[in-house]
Amino acid sequence: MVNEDIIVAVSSALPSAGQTARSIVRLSGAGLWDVLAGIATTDRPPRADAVLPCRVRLSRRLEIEGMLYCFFSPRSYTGEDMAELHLWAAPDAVEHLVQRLCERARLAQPGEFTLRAYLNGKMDLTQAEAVAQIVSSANSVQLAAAEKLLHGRFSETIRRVRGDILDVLGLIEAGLDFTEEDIEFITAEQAAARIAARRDRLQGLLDGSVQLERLIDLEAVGLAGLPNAGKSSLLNALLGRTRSIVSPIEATTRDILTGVLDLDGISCVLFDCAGLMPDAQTRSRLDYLAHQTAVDALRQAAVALFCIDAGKSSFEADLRILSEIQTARLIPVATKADLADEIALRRLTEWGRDFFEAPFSLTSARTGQGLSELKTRIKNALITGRSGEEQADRLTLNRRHRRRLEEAVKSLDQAADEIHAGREETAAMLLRQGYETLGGLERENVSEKILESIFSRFCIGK
Ligand SMILES: Nc1nc2c(ncn2[C@@H]2O[C@H](COP(=O)(O)OP(=O)(O)OP(=O)(O)O)[C@@H](O)[C@H]2O)c(=O)[nH]1
Ligand SMILES: [Mg+2]
Repeated sequence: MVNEDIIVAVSSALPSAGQTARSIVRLSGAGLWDVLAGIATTDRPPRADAVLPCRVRLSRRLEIEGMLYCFFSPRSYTGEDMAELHLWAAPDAVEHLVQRLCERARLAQPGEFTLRAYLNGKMDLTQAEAVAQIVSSANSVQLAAAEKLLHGRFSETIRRVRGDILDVLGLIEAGLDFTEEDIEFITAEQAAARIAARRDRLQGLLDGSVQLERLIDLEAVGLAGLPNAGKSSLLNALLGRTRSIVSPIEATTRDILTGVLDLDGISCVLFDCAGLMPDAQTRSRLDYLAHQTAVDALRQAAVALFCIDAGKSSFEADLRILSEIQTARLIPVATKADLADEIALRRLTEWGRDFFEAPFSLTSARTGQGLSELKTRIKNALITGRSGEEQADRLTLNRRHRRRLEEAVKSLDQAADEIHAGREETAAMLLRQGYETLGGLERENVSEKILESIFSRFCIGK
């Protein structure tokens, strides 16, 4: 008979056919030692935290050596009795073993080990999500951020903020009970200040976070500018190879040309396109097509590098094409800095201050000046969603986290307003709402649908 409570899965990555590598078969659930007894033989009986040499019988004739890792409830990943068989065997043999185990246990669903850990109170939901992120991590920044989440920094902060909200709420509600007697437990100013501080703490989490979804897909970064601004030269210099033709003749590039740019842990698609032409009247049919293709691509880019020749004295034409791009994230880049003198650079910087919220990156494709700083800036712009200069050492939050944090910030904002207006009862209601919203990030109020969507992103065996 199959015991529905015992789950089994291969939790290591499968080696490719013909290869032999260490495979891990993981089991969890009460009664698993009985299931294992007929299959994995050890000299000594399993006991807590033991690693025992074992022989695994795959068929009447075939037996392989392995190690059995034993974990006992509640001190295991899932909180239940758990075992791991570490085997050096071909994938077929491991598969065969899992089939044999499935005669008395069942194959785990994706994420089911972690789901059990969550249900048994071994981790909270944000930590479980972090496991999902690590399992599917596409790059190192994401991995580092996910690990931070797993280690509970996020959960800890949320818990503390919730505790504080409950504190203030208690004091306000106590005051409401004693309105007749005119006893006040907390003044409106004190309450508003404490609420504002918690609100800022949550906003800080949001501001200092990486949007997980941004890190999974490769985003496009485009080079924009007038013809001859040095876009193709910059693309080649950033990629470290000649991808796009460079020439002193205007309108050399016509099509979109791409290359994958590695930004120390994350990658993006960098693309070159035709220089944008400020005057519609002077455009030939071909110019028009090239211009339109470039504008369309740049409007969809995650980030545009707006290139301006550093040696120029008039920026009137640059302004005219700038209005065509309408990209949310723009990094102003001065090109050919090796050719510009100090006066020209000062003129450019002063002019740029009025039009861009961010400073110019001074670069030269010829000397390599400013290229690594520009790469860091692109990376930060991709991660933070802004063209800022902050460090990429951030917490990964997915849409669910962000939405809840934003909702809670809104409730606290409104609560502070209500306190100022002398409406304590409404303020108390809003505080409770904020408290509940944040609670959704932990284990309370988690609907099955959300659980399902979180755990279905895992792979089997985790
Ligand atoms: N000295 C110097 N010359 C540069 C630099 N970057 C580009 N140039 C020169 O500027 C001219 C135009 O460069 P491109 O990279 O083709 O310019 P582009 O913006 O791609 O031009 P289009 O494709 O025509 O829009 C070429 O003669 C390059 O050699 C630089 O950093 N320093
Ligand atoms: Mg070009």
